[in-house]
Amino acid sequence: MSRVIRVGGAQMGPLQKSDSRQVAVERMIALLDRARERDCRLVVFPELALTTFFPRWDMDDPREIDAYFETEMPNAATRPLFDRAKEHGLAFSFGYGERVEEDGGQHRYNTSILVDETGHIVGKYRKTHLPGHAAFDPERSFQHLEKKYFEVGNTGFRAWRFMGGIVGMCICNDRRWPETYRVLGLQGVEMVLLGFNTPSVNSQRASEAEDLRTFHNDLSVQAGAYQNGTWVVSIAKAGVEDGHELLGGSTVVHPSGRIVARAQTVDDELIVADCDLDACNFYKETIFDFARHRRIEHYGLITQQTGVVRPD
Ligand code: CDV
Repeated sequence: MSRVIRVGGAQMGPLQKSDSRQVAVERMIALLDRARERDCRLVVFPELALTTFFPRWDMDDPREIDAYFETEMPNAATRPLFDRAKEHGLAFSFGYGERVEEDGGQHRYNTSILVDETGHIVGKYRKTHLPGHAAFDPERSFQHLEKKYFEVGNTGFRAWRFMGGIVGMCICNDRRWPETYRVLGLQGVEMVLLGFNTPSVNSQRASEAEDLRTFHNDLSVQAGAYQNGTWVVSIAKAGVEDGHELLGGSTVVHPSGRIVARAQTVDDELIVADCDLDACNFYKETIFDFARHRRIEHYGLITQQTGVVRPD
């Protein structure tokens, strides 16, 4: 039986601070409609798809901060998205700021969900590798306060049986870390879905060229795909948000590591690829047959030690 999934990568253009959830959701629905016209079965939206990339702003007023978070999903604002996807028979994933009451306390996470074609949330992932800093940094040309607004996710990297394959999620900065893909790879992942918001400028190194930042983006997702024999669908929120530019360059990456679809704009744009999950098999059964070739007796430092310890 064929295991080809036609995937729509739904890159989003910028969302301004003043844009409501309704603005975001209307644009997401338009992308769903385009995906339906192109016969996609799964649509992948970016990280924090419902709001501007708010960690660039230093906020202290809890009400101002909480305005960027969802306390239930779906909610009144996102219900039309779930309804339209169900009408079209489309599965989808997207990211949002999640505020939950758990274990007797309030928690805030940078979250993505996986929704099946009947509108049921079948998977949830909370971002592990939070980049940036926890307090205002005057040395930076702009802020990246993910460590202030989010806790480190408590889900770990999970993969789910989904649409006849094995699908996992990660979020933005997670894509730069080989550990992310390997933990998913060890669960047999065949497609990794991820969204990102990556500034076109390095706030700590103005001289860093945008094309180098794009190269690092591609390098990370292509290596993760190849080294684990998995598809990677990597989708941006792009363009200029209140004067701050985000990279485009959403891609779909084949298990060979080759990019098979790439966005050309920094606006709302659907990229489409037929992803044959069986294309993973060759890599998983040969060069990256983990059971035959991994040498875990030599990997202890990876989980025993966080930072670098140099030899004496
Ligand atoms: N949203 C992100 O996680 N952004 C990060 C930072 C470092 C730019 C990224 O890895 O793209």
